[in-house]
Amino acid sequence: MKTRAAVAREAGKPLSLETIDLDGPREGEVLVEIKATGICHTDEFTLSGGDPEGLFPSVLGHEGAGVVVDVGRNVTSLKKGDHVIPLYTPECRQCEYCLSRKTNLCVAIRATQGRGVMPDGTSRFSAGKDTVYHYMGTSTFSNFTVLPEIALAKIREDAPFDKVCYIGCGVTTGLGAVMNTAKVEAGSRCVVFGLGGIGLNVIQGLRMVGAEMIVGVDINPRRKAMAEKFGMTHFVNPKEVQGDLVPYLVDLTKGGADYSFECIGNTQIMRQALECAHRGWGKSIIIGVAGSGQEISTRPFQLVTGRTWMGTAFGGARGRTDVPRIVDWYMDKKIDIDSLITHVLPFEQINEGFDLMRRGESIRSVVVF
Ligand code: NAD
Ligand code: AHE
Ligand code: ZN
Repeated sequence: MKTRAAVAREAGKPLSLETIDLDGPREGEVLVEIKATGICHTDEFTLSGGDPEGLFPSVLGHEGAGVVVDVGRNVTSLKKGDHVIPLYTPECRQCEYCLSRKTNLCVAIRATQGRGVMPDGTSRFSAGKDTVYHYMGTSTFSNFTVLPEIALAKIREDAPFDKVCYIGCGVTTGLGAVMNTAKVEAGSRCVVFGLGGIGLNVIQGLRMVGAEMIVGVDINPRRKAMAEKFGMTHFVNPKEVQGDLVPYLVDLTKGGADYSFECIGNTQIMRQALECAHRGWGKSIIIGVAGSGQEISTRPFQLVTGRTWMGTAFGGARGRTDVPRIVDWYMDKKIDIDSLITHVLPFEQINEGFDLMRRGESIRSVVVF
């Protein structure tokens, strides 16, 4: 079949809007019509050329929602018409990682996912004679896409696609970093670096678990009002701080943050986030992703004196289990997604969505097909 898709043909160049070929689902696979997709900073990271796993040409996008239109042989948990959210972190419930109960990092299809192909080693996308690669196992910047059954969360049918697509990455990552990874306790003092599509969901999660102090750090002053709406108690613009940021934050939090979160993808700030954590018990959680060749560093003394450096992928969420619950939270008005979707764009304007992010004008842009 044919599908409209935004193809990443070359690093650093706008996506190319094309009609390309898509093969139907094979054994264990599902064909999904994507109704809406968010644009996450990770899509921009890969498009920029910084991702060591980045492949071109490929169909990016990993924050979607849609409807099952066909299933391959031996698909048992989904049927035509089901509403679904694609999962870049699948949940097979059978691999060593899933069974460990210690991580959400299912490895059933991770190797082929990183090579831009389906579990049988081939791509369903092509343009003429040329292979077009999948991305993160999801490729939601295509009107139709094929995914393994284990990489789809079935969701309720009354949930609006153009809102709950954001649960496919940003919402779940932010809430999950707080609840699953850091396990923040009520009364905690927290610092969140980067108040974009992820950081604001970290703040939303911190308010839900009853954090007492929520400090937001961002160089973009336009983030302040939205962050306050979501529960931020103190805003810090590093450009306005005299001297070093770390002692300033330690002082503000009366000894250091119980929990800090890096939601930018900047290795210098990852260090600041660790070092502003409280001596003896502070935990710092890395959410941002950083490109090839970039490394984090600190004095070992920072860890010797009781700070913990952690990371999280998809907020530690097990997608097929947790995503339908988060959709319920949205439908029950326990979480706010609408305010964070600042722009809704037709597919034809997907590149404008990237520009809005680069200019710091959007929180989340959602593209509708
Ligand atoms: P975003 O562009 O929406 O937000 C980034 C924010 O950081 C912006 O508000 C920007 O003003 C701020 N910022 C930039 N430089 C700064 C600096 N020097 N000091 C303070 N603030 C600064 O991006 P996003 O979609 O929220 O993604 C954030 C990061 O999280 C990215 O690296 C993304 O790739 C990553 N991410 C990771 C996961 C995961 O599972 N670990 C999931 C989603 C996104
Ligand atoms: N290919 C990148 C990986 C970047 C990365 O860490 N991605 C996150 C999701 S970001 C979503 O917006 C993730 O899930 N990581 C776990 C994994 O298995 O990739 C690189 O840097 O190599
Ligand atoms: Zn993402």
